[in-house]
Amino acid sequence: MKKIATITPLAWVVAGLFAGAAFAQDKHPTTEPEVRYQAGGSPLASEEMHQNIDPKAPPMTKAEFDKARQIYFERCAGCHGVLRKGATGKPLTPDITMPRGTEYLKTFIKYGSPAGMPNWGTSGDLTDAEVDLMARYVQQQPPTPPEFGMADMKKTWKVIVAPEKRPTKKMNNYNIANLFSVTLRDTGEVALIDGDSKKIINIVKTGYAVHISRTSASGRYLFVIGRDAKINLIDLWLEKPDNVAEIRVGLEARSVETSKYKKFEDKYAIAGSYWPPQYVIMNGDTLEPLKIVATRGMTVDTQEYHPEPRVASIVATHDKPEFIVNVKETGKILLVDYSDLNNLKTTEIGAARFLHDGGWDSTKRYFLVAANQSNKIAVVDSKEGKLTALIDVGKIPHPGRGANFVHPKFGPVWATGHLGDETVSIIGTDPKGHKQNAWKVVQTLKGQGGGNLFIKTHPKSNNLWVDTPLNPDAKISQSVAVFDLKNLDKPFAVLPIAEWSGLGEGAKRITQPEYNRAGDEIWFSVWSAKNLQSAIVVVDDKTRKLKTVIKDERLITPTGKFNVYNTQHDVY
Ligand code: DHE
Repeated sequence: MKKIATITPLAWVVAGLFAGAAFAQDKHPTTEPEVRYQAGGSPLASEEMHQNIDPKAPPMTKAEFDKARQIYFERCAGCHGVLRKGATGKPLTPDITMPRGTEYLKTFIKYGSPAGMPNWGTSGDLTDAEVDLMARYVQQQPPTPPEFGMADMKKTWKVIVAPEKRPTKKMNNYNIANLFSVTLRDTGEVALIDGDSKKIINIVKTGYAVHISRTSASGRYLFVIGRDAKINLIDLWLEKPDNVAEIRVGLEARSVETSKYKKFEDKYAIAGSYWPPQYVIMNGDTLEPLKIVATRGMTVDTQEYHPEPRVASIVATHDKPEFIVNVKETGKILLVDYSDLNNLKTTEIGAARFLHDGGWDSTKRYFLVAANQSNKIAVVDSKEGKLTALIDVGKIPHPGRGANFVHPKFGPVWATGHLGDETVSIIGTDPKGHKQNAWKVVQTLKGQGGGNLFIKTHPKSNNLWVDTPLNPDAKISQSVAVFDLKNLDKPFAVLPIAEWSGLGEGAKRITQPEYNRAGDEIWFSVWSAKNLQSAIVVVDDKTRKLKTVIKDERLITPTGKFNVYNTQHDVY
């Protein structure tokens, strides 16, 4: 295993390093990009928790326990789970750790193991004293964070501008279909950028380390979710678009979505949380919580109880009143029918473990989602409410929402890149017109390297863009590969986006390509640490030449960018 060096000052990277301290579930050693990705630091570190001191475990003072707990939630929980019962990484409960003993655990934490445990001590990430602390901590009973039910949600719920006080028509002159909501990861904000003028319209306060923004069915509202499970509802019709409601739906979360079926446009919102493991359906225009459903239950394969199955991606079906809720640790896909919340009907589809991110095929009938640590893509037929296929792809697929295009030979396809290798898997999605290719990997492309997070194209484009922000080689993480969809056998071109940004020092990772409304320009985040300058680089899609660089001192750590129209209509 390659020594994992602290190569950037980004807090999340350091946090991610320890998260990779999973006793890897599969036999492949954990690669550097995977390790860096797994956790952005859980906000649970600052929560009060019930704690049992086990007299048989090595003694710890309260101060030591609190410090170790902090380190655990910032760095380890992403893989080993909040309750240490195992998630994508192995369990670390006292029945397993105590028989190993402090000295064994210290060696393991300090030097790592060939199976994937990085060398936290010798890499300089943890001091000897911290290694000793963590070795004693993992022999104690895991502390349990509190639950978060209706009363807790209601306490955090605020309607800032009541629906009846909101405008009845758009009060600004912005072309809101071409507005971008840009995550400013480390400031707890989003920047609303006018896609036409490239000017910042407003910087809106949100939750901590925002993860995604989604657009309501009408295109009027934006829903933004922070890692701390805070949701902000932004009204784009205000003179200056801003927050009109907010709520916390748990202690840690990643996903939010809004109802899209006819007559339910803008009616409901849904958010899934990592802790507690549950999802909540809310009123679409006020965020009033209406229905909370727990996701704890049995895993799809071994059918054992899992105490904290996190809710990963959620999408809304366009031609049914349903949300598709992907539950990570149990590997189950839930089709939640929201037409009658009191008599909630849910179809439970068994897929594969560690469901993460995904997107629709071009017809929006099939939803394709990565079961990332299983190296598979699960396909759900939303019309029939059934699992269509489980497809083996490369190592740790990470599609974002994926990329749909018409392949010159294989017809309509959807593609994903991978975190764990350099490949792009192209999957046939047209069971009617191209039956023999449907739900098969029809072609595998080779990109610049591992550490890919997002790929993107647009119905009007002939380009397929593949980022590699987590590749350890700066030349690769600071550039983007682009394939020609009309001739996929042609080698990809590399665009030096970070260089084009003209920024000074910094990690300058190129992250998450996103198209504008017209599909003729593509935006890239140039993501550096909080104390350094970042930027957004806009490229002309046809010529593949630099169009403009958006620089502003308020653009701190931009990551995801969400074009209102493309997000509203699931164009990708
Ligand atoms: Fe993400 C999507 C979870 C790390 C940027 N990320 C998602 C989704 C999930 C998820 C479940 C799908 C949401 C949906 O569609 O409803 N992400 C996680 C993690 O658990 C993980 C591995 C670690 C963590 O602690 O958060 C993680 N993600 C990251 C990052 O490090 C990224 C690069 C930067 C950041 O902001 O933290 C990052 N994730 C994103 C983005 C999307 C996303 C930009 C949406 C992409 C899109 O085009 O839809």
